[in-house]
Amino acid sequence: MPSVEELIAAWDGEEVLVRHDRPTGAWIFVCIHSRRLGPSAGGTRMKVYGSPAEALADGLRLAAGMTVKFAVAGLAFGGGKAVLAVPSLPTGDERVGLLRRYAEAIDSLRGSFLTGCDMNTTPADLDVIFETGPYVFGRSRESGGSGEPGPYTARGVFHGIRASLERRFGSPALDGRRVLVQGVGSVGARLAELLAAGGAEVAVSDVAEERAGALAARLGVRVVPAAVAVDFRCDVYAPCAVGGTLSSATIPSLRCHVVAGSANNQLAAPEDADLLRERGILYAPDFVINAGGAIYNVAAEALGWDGDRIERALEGIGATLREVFARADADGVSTGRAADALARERLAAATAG
Ligand code: PPY
Repeated sequence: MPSVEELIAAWDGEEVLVRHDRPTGAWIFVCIHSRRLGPSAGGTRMKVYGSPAEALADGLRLAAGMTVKFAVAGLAFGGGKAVLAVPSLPTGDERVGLLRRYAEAIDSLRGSFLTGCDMNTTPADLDVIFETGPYVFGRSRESGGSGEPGPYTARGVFHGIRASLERRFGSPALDGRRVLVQGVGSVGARLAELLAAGGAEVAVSDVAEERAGALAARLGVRVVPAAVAVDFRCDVYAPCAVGGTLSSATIPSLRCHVVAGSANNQLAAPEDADLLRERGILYAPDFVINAGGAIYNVAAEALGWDGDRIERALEGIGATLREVFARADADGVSTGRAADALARERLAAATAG
């Protein structure tokens, strides 16, 4: 793992705010990748990492992902992400204290970074941050926010899976299509539910086996052990947990026709999109298909869109994917590279204009 200073020096983003929170021992990294299209925005991830450098590396990559996510979704925000690297997940007063001190750090950025939920953070946490300053999307509905983004991310992925099936098989129908949802947290669990209701043959997998088992029992679907999820024969492999699960080590083992899920940073490296293409596997680029949550929180709170308009934007994720797939074909490149090119064009147009 490169050092903190090597990571920042190699990064193509704008700014990193670093704080060490002495009372909890947490490291706070606010990563602002780009403000070219507007103020930077992105969720706050709370997680136990092996080292501060590992946490920073995660934040830097996630922030860059937000830049392309907003650019492709056509929203006037830049990419950012914050990571709270904690020695263990705090609860009670310890958690509130950390969140308050983190809120002061956000406040010092005076609106050039806006945050929301990410792994291990909830609307209740955002309510605490909101007591210090207004730079939050997705606080609880009880306190006037738009609430958790997970269900909307899941809906966007659902539309994206249908668009991917249509591209691969000529029909978006879910009937009888076998889909493995890998990771059944707030997004994966809802996605599994939508797919099962839509007629797909769903299987679920999670490193937390009880969680997968409980969901499977509730939906009447099968469980696949986490250790063999990658090798599971299916039509759609939907990664919905941590990133980096698709790599030169795992891609040769895949036995699916489509990769389409909600996780951020699914590919360990950009070249992995080429490996998927060589294997004839259609990859729905993560930052295109998983934009539903960000679209929802931002549209509901900053843009004042109503439910219908938000729903149309979620369906629009399918249309955007169709555009990416067509472009990949026309240019003879992977879908990952086609989506990157689309984002780059939008960013360049904003700079020129
Ligand atoms: C993500 O899509 O990964 C997010 O971080 C979602 C988000 C972004 C900005 C505000 C709220 C949620």
